[in-house]
Amino acid sequence: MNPQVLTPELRQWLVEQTQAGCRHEELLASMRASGWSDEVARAALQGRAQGPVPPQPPPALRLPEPALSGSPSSVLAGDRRVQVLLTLQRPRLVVFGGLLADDECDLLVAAAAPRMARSETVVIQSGGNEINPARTSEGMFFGRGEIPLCARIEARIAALLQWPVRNGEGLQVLHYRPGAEYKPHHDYFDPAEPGMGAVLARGGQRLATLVIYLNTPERGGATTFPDLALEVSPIKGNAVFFSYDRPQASTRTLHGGAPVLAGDKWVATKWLREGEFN
Ligand code: PD2
Ligand code: ZN
Repeated sequence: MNPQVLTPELRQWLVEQTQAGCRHEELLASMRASGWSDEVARAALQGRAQGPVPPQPPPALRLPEPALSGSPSSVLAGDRRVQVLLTLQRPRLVVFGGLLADDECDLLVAAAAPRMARSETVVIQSGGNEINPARTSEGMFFGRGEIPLCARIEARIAALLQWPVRNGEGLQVLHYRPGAEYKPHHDYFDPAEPGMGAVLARGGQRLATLVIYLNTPERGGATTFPDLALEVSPIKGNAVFFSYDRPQASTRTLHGGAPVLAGDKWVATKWLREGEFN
């Protein structure tokens, strides 16, 4: 191989070494040792060298996505018309108004309330669950279609996000008392962590999240997106949707539940998977 030609592979190697913290002087030394002239090596490192465009990250997967072309103020989601209150392209994030009727919110809370237990998070080493001080809410999961109300909401979400019901987890209901919060986190599973194999085997990666507000706390309890300096107010019946095309922080989908300052907060979270979740 002609060492003076900057192939896509070499360019990628340079990018990776630089991202890994390798200093330019060290890279120059190893390039010189491989036969590069000092001038061409410096040009390559400074991005001045001619060469093919480096390979791009893997193409984005198909993702859950509402039908918002033409910027409608509302969308028909199966049996209900839902308002579009806010949209962001990158990351993809949409705030919906009136996804659930007030009585649907109340009925879901009433059905979930007897089964609430301190929320757990996935232990990345083992794939099991544990109680975590970063998450001081109580929660429960419905099975998919467990009660007719769940089935109706799931069908509505599937129509809204153009994603099959079978690729969704059951609804999770969370209850935050005053002071409770959910510290910022990502909802995708990190495939590099041990213990994720079993989690991913059941439906593949999470691709998107829909947090539905089941009541309006008096103060606090916003869903926060620290990378975007964005806070979504928890308003009964409304929902925030966001998607992530890869399990990486570069998606800027870090999000949390801010502490509830007065009153209680109830939400239902729906996660959409790549494949069938059973
Ligand atoms: O309750 C919320 O606002 C919230 C924030 C972050 C819920 C979740 N994440 C979740 O259920 O993953
Ligand atoms: Zn979350």
